[in-house]
Amino acid sequence: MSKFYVTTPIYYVNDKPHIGTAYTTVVADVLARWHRLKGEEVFFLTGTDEHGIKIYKAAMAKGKTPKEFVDAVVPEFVSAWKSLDISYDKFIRTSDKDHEERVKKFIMKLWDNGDIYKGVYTGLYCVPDETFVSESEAKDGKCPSCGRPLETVSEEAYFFRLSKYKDRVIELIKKGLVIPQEKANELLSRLQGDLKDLDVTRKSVKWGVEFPPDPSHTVYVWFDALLNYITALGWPEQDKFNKFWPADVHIVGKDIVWFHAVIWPAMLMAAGMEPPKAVLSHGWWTIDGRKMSKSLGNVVDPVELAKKYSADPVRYFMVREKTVWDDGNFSEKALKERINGELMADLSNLVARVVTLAEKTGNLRSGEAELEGFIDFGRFSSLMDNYNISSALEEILIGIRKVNKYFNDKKPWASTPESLSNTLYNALEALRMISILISPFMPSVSDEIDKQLGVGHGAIKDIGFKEFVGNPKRGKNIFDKLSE
Ligand code: ME8
Repeated sequence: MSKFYVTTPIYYVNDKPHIGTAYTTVVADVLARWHRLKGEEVFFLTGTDEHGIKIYKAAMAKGKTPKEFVDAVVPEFVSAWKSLDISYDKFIRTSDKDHEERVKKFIMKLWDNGDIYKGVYTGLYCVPDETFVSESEAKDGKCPSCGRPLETVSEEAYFFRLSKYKDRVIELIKKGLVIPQEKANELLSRLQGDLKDLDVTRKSVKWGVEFPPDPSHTVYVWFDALLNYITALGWPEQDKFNKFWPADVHIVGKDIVWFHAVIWPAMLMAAGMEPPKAVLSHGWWTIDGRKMSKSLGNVVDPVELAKKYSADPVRYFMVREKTVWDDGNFSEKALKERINGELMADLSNLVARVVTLAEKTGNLRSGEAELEGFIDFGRFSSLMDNYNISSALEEILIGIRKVNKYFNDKKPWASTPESLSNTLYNALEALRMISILISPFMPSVSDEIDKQLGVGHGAIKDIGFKEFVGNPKRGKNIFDKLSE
């Protein structure tokens, strides 16, 4: 059986979930569900990044110990993902004891083979981003990525021989590690410059994993965090690790691709392990045309959205409105338009009309498949496998519109009993397949359609016109029209 291992970044717990973190998680969930539907064995990992100075400072600001602080925030992530119907297989926390022990083992492996050495670090550090910034990258003493002031730090530190792996990393990126290609090109041009060894410990930071060769240091938060992708599989234990590693895709925002496509593969190479198969870089959401930020007060709360519209329309909107790798704009107006225009007008109406008539008519088990190929399934599949999720949804919509048109053109309410029965057979089978194909995006809507058709949950192997073995019974509307 083939396997699929998909991950989200592990999120910093200094903030509650927002539309950005929800987005990555929804994309990962859609892919996980799609691969389960294909009958693959899926491992879907998410979790929280809990160490480092940023979290430490956030805890102090609340008058809590770091541990109390993170323990209080993590449930917000768990419940946010529940409200968005996220079907992760494991939720990892970097403060988990077994994660910490495994990080230490990894460090010792690199220490023993000479890829970590002692030196002195002096440089600029961005506290909120937890990143070192080189002089050339700094903009007037400010962080090039977030614009906030940098601090100068100078301390004894241990370094990972990142430079040693430069050529192999370049090779890997050239072979297609990073999606999309523009992002790969960006990394490759950055890699033409110097690639310095990476400072992987901090003496001044106490809230972190102890660095085993020198316990007066803690492990740099990114080094600790990236390792979650293998510690979650139980590494160095082999069972799950052998089964699922390498990851099929790490889904990450465009700002953290460097860590995943340069540093992480180098770490793995140093330990003699395979790099991930793909790093998918996703674009960012602006809110009503502006950058989302706390200071602008325009942070969108995904939990509130799910409460207001229910999970499925929010999930649908996120993956429909923009291509994964591009930036896009979020607005409730656009969300309502998608719901009214696509889900309500095309899908909800079709279900209502077909099921109502089928319930009255009966005897719809077989017929001539007139709607064969109404969705280009091969195309849909390949779009999904290439992360072109928005276009894959377009294929489904085209199919739904074809069924609508077919149903109207056939005028079933005015036709002979045989023709009526045949039309209904086609429409019911089409709806059964539509329900299967939309289930990765809108699992509850799919459940409701199955219920009204009176069929069990389908999978990809059930695609194709067969005998209709359902028992249609009209239920609630799939969607109601929202006021503008
Ligand atoms: O980076 N639109 O954690 P984080 C879309 N702990 N995505 C957005 C966004 C927006 N407006 N704003 C943020 C970390 N994001 C590390 C990861 S993994 C080993 C460690 C995305 O909580 C952003 O690109 O800052 C990133 O992928 C995630 O949300 C934020 O993660």
